[in-house]
Amino acid sequence: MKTRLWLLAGAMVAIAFAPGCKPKGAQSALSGDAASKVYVAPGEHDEFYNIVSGGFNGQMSVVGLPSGRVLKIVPVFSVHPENGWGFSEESKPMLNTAHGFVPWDDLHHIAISTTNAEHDARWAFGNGNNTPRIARVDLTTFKTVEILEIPNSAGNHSSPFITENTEYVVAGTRFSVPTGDNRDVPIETYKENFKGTISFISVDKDHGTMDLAFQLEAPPFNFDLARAGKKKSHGWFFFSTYNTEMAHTLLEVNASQKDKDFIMAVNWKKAEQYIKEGKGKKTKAKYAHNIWDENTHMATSTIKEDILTLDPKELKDIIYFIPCPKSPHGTDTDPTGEYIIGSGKLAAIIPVFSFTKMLKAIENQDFEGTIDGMPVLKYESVLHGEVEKPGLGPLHTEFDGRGNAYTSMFVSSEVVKWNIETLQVLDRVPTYYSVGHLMIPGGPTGKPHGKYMVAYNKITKDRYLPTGPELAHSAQLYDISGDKMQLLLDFPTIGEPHYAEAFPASLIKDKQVKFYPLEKNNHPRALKGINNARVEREGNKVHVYMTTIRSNFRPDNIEGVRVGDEVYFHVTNLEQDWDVPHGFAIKGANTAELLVMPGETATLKWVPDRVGIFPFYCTDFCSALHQEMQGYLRVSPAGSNPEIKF
Ligand code: K7E
Ligand code: RUQ
Ligand code: CUA
Repeated sequence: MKTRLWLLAGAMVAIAFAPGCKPKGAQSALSGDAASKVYVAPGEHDEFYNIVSGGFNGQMSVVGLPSGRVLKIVPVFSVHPENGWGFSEESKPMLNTAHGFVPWDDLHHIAISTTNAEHDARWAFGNGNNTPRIARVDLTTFKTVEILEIPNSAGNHSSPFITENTEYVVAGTRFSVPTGDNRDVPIETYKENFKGTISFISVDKDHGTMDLAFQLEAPPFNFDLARAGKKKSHGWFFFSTYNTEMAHTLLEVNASQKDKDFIMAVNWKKAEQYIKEGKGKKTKAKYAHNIWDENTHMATSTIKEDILTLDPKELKDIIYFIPCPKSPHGTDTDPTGEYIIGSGKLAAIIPVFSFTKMLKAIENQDFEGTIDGMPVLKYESVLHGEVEKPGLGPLHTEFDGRGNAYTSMFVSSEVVKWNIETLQVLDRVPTYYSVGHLMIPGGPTGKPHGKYMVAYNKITKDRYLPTGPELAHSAQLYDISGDKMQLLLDFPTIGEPHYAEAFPASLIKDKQVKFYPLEKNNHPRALKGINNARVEREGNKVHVYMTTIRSNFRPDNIEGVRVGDEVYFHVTNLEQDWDVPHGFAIKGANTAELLVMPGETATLKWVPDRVGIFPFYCTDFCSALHQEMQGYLRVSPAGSNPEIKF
């Protein structure tokens, strides 16, 4: 297989480098103008924002399409020394959990907010896979403004997926664990003691604030991915599952021994109704809810523990299982909401289910059995049809809004385009190499912009100049506007992209916050001008109220600090202009710098452990006198009584 791909790669390179003669065949025509299709001239803007998960780097990156240029890294679940995320006192609470500060996570999936199943691009949600969390990024500031921990969960992979008006984002458990605040039980007691849960997190219409609305108990399957229904299937959610054998070790008992696992269909409107009728049980497990306050420029973290739980075993009309061949990974719903696509990683076909048929099968009680009392529908009665010989290792499917689906094939390293109605394979293109997710702008919504498709590949090998054993992951951009898909561009990515979404730049580019008005800065230690810059001692705490403006710090000479004091540098950036941050770093401090946006206040805490003179300086080149933006702090011995001077 590899050999064939290598040959293909060679052929493409040859075409791309062919001298500028008039192209004859379709292949050379498109390869010939590939460069102009992705060329965004200096000073011009890209057509789409592409929000890309960073996988094990825990962050999101913002990429322009079609150029593939990285515009920003948004720190989410991992500390980011570049702008003090997780190092400033204001941002530390964002990474708090019920078990303390957790400065890293594994971010797999992006969900962009929608209204009427179309992107409104107000917020980008992302999941923390390891310490179960969901984050919300405000797309006017590209800042993480909320992180909600998910209780009764471990391995928050099936998350966050979003309903058509952003009523809810959901979080399904990859790993089941004992519910409540976890317990010491034998692993062998998996079936009795371990539980899966599906969390429904409501999103406030106006402010975006998340709240754990309710949890559904679920069997201890591994929930992998999910998609909400939309339009006609609005009110339903579809989750892929594996390990429905409920094995706790996948070594001897192969999790894939079963011929079919399931897509779990959840009638969330029904569940919501039961909650309204008071059928939820009150349960407890601790979780953190962290919110960034735009007025004070500070985060607060609250530990909560109340949960409303619904048991679908008792309320039998919430959950239905649709058999799906061999370890489905992705499950996706098409733009009309009629078709549900399952991607069995080890299956030789792609099953396409019909929502209409599913409702009929439920009505006719066309069941082949039950799991814990919850009905298993008959495969044939829900099936629209199977895509035959699609390729090997189907993972994820996106849509172009013209009736076509595009499925990534991990094992055969290709993207396959097929027609949803006729199930005919229409086209296939190789990816370099081993594609995971793929993405079409608006692809998961009711309104895809079927112009480009991006493949996010798991293996890079020889695609770029080599950089030792560790290589950047690789994305590839294809033109899908014609009948045949055409590779236009390779570009390296930040971290490991899993899912990504993209939307037209016009949705948000004029809404960007350029700076924060100083008069609205309600940080308790903010300064509104240079006059109050000062140093104050409160017991063993020393508060430095510092200002920055091109290009100096006030105060810039500080004395009276002792070894063991807690020194807080509260730095207010007085600039009121776009793109004039100042940085603050001090020698000796075992922390990162601050990067303070115009109109904002940020705080660096340092406990000096030795006497001496410690210079500080601005880290961001801000004016011709940037290099002069500096100062000194003197640290005197513990137990001495130096006078505060500034
Ligand atoms: Cu397929 Cu975590 Cu969405 Cu990666 S998962 S590829
Ligand atoms: S200084 S421009 Cu270190 Cu030349 Cu940066
Ligand atoms: Cu301020 Cu450089």
